[in-house]
Amino acid sequence: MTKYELNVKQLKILKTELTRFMMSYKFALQELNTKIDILKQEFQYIHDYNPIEHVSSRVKSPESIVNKIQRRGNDFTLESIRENVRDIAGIRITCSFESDIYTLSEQLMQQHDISVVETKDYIKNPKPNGYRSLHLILSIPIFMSDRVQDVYVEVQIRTIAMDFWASLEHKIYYKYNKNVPEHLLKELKDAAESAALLDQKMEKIQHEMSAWKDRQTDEDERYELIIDNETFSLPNESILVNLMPPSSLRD
Ligand code: 0O2
Repeated sequence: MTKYELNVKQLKILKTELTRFMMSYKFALQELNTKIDILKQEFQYIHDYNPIEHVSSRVKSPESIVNKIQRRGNDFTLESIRENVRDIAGIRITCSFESDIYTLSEQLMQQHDISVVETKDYIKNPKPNGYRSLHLILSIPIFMSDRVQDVYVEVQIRTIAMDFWASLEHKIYYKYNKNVPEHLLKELKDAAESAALLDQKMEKIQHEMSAWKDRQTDEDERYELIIDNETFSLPNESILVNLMPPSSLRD
């Protein structure tokens, strides 16, 4: 292998590029986290319930990036890494119910500055081992001082039950060096199916509860608006009717 010596100036340029490279993923995560937080708050106010249980994000370590590039035999350039390793920025969103996963993913995917690069629906088509989750590769523009950089972000969206299974399966798989006996792989798959059934059951309870709550809405509550724990009284109906969106008056 040819040995290269970088001079001080070259090293400085390289360090700036590497910093920009890694920062672009951090900025992409910040942007997407803000978008998710806005959707979460809006959902809370409008539907009076929060579909997002937990959000975590990470930038892949340089060591894992290098391993992935080597494993796949891709070129070892920043351009090639940017194009081929699409999970350098990763966000995992845990939702309450399966339907929330699709509502949230649709709301994200329809935003104008987001491009959907790839969708893998392991909920409708679980992996052979039982793994369930919705994976999206999104591309989001980051406006820097001298350029606009489109950055890939991998978004994994799953329910608490899917997340519980995936976390423990990952632990078991790696703890035993990916060497799990056949009968235990079968049991893991059974456990994934039990988790899926639990998701269905919880979603059914939620639907029934929500329908029941709609029927029970207190007369007083109907004329209140609650924002940031502050309660505002609404004016009487003759005034309110002017604020109605015209389309909703047609029903
Ligand atoms: P980490 O540390 O979680 O990032 P690719 O990532 O594109 O090379 P693949 O398999 O095409 O590989 O991507 P896919 O199917 O979208 O899965 C990528 C990520 O999903 C994995 O990341 C895991 O986080 C998760 N995942 C996929 N399959 C399983 C599974 O069977 N069990 C569990 N527990 N998690 C899974 P990484 O790269 O493995 O690591």
